[in-house]
Amino acid sequence: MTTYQPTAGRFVGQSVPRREDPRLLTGKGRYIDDQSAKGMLHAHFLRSDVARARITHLDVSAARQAPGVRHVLTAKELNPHLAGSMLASMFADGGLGKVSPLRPLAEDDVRFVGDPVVLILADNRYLAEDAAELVEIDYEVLPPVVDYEQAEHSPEKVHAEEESNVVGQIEIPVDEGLQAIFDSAAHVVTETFHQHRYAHVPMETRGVVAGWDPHDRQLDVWISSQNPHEVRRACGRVTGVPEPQIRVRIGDVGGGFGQKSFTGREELTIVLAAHLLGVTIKWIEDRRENLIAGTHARVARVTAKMATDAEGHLLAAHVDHLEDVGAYSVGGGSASAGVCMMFPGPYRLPRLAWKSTVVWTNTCGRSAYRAPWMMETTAREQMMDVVARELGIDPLELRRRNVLHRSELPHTSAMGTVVENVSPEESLELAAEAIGYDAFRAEQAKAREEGRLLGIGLALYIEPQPNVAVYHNEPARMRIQPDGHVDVYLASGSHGQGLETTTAQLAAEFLGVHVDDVTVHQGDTESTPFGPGTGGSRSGPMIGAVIRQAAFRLKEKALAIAAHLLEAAPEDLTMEDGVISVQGTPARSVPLKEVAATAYHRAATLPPDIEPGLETLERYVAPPTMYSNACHACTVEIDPGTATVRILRYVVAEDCGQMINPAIVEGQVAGGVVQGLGGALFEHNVYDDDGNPLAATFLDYLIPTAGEVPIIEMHHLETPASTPGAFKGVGEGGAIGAPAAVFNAVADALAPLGIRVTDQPLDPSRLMALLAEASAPAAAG
Ligand code: MCN
Repeated sequence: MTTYQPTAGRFVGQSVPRREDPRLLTGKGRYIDDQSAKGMLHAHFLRSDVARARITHLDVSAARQAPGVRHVLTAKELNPHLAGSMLASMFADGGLGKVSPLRPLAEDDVRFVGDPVVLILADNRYLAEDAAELVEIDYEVLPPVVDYEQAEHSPEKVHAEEESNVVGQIEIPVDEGLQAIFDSAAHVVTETFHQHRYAHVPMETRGVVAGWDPHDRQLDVWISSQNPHEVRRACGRVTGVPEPQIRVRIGDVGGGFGQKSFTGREELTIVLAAHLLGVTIKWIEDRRENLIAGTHARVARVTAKMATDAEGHLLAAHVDHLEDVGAYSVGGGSASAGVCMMFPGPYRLPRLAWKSTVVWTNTCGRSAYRAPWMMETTAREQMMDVVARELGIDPLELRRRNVLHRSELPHTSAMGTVVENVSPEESLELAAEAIGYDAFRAEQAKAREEGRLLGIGLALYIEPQPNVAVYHNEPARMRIQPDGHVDVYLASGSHGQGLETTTAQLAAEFLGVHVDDVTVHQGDTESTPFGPGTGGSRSGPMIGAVIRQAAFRLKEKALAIAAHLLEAAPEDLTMEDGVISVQGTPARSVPLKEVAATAYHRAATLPPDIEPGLETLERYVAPPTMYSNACHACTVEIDPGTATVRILRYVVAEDCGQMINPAIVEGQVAGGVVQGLGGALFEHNVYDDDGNPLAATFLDYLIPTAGEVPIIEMHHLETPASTPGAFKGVGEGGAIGAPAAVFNAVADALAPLGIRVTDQPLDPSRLMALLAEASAPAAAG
């Protein structure tokens, strides 16, 4: 059931079928591995198989003689040619302060299992991998820093050149006033939650084809990325080649989930090697590499302390956050500020203090992952349930007492952020009603009498967009061609979320042409305007706004030309399906193509105040952060014999403002929820104590399949944003709410047994151990 009623738009608000799907579903998509060039070499990285060590001996001479091998590069040959920072522009240019010291290939030491040591270039990948066997490499193995909770005070250092394993620490300390609140509060509840390590798992792994032509001095890069212009900047820095001599293209991208929002170390190493050698190189990451070295996500611990009055109204909180960014954080920084700033979420929380510590470990580095700061929701929403249990108040009721009401908006949070145009209370009530909260409680009580373990969980959140400074502007070029068709050029790189379709809908709606008459171009730095890519659920609001701006600009001009041709006033004209006519007199009309032909081919006949052509380049600059919001509700049953979790029902009540394409919105929510559930229940990038990754294949790294995924019931609210078009983002939301919702449902199911759940994943081994622990005293007795 869906409560959404399409809004008036002819194309916006309609579930227009995704135009990219016929191509993708019939295997006609063009991914990185589909790209090739004459004489192209194939790359293989020989990676460290120890977590921390000094390289004592490295001999690649035999590998260089191997059949089909063209080049073997070590740090000695390649790294001196690095012209500038490998970090993402927003960090390389300043930004977050201290960052991970990133280098192309490992120099004297290796810092995690998977650290690239040697780059082998051969006629094909098989020959390159065969040659890797001939590389002689000896290590003096050192004790690795694997446990991030011990990293801060460990005598062992991940980066020998750094003072410690602490990347950074920021704090808003508890002041006297806050301490007084904690001292006098009716209840103070403290709990610690661990968020485990998991991975992005894009269907298409990372990959690049990079070529440098020394004669026309052109660097040509095809890459699987969310952000072509960011890639071009990074390639320029790394090689020293001026950006106008660099062309970056992306084709179809088989998912990114944040892993492809920044340019990866391996991709830049390939670009550097191609430039150095004057060759074209292809590198396609294999699944094992992606799981052990393709960047990880999420690893964090939060200890939350919450003070409430006697009725459970929140008074204050303190958050102690610790985050592991592995050996090299590709995104440059961490999510620490986001986690703490966002902690108040959709609630009235008058005071907040926090401390966040970010550490390096000898594990795969971190990168952004679908809502990188989501630990704020995970910790807060899990904490709301802990507080509710402690106070003997139902979790729904506790949320009702604290959730922001529409009448309180705009609301300035304890962190000074202004929250408005959101519907947390409505989404909470909608989700509670849709899942039949009260009826489930009754059913649960009965089931408990029969010894069955049923639970219900809620998770409520708000999601900021745009969430970093560079994301605050968005360009688009729009051209009405002389034949009346419309070309739109985007800076972004769609990586699965359907921008080809939604952008065409937006242009058609705001211009007054048919959606089939709009062609969307993206992913080529040579033809598209400079700008940030997709990330932070920004394209809905940002592309929505800039396309509207561009369409209105061109429409105004087209109407002015048509007014001249029809001898009418522009304000009396309308445009629909590419025909401009006088309102009320449809016979007096002129097709857009006639207007366009006049604008280009008969420019001399235009009135003097109208410039020739029908083309515009617009740049939209966003106001301060806006928010979308949602509530997830989940019911589960746990089998006490196998300790498996069965999701009975899953409900999402979301609000992303005006939906451009409801079917795409629902696809986005569903995808995010599946990732969130997978993370909470199955996925885990486990390391052993020596820093060996134990989940290097899909046999060990379990992602959910159709069999484990419940039907996701969706409900929509549409609170307009104050921005042009009123669109808010939705791409990450599912992944934000799902882990806490299912966690709370599992904790609720186990609560009558006295079981306290604090950590994920909620896999059978963890739950079996908790069940065994709970029954141990009874068994003993
Ligand atoms: N949309 C809409 N109506 C709205 C808001 C958005 O119809 N009110 C549409 C947009 O036009 C777009 C899609 O929904 O087609 C997602 O838009 P948005 O929420 O703005 O997010 P972005 O386009 O900026 O995409 C990034 C976001 C993030 S951060 C990750 S990570 C992510 C994601 O979305 N990775 C994805 N969705 C993904 N979907 C797929 N298939 N694969 C990924 O790797």
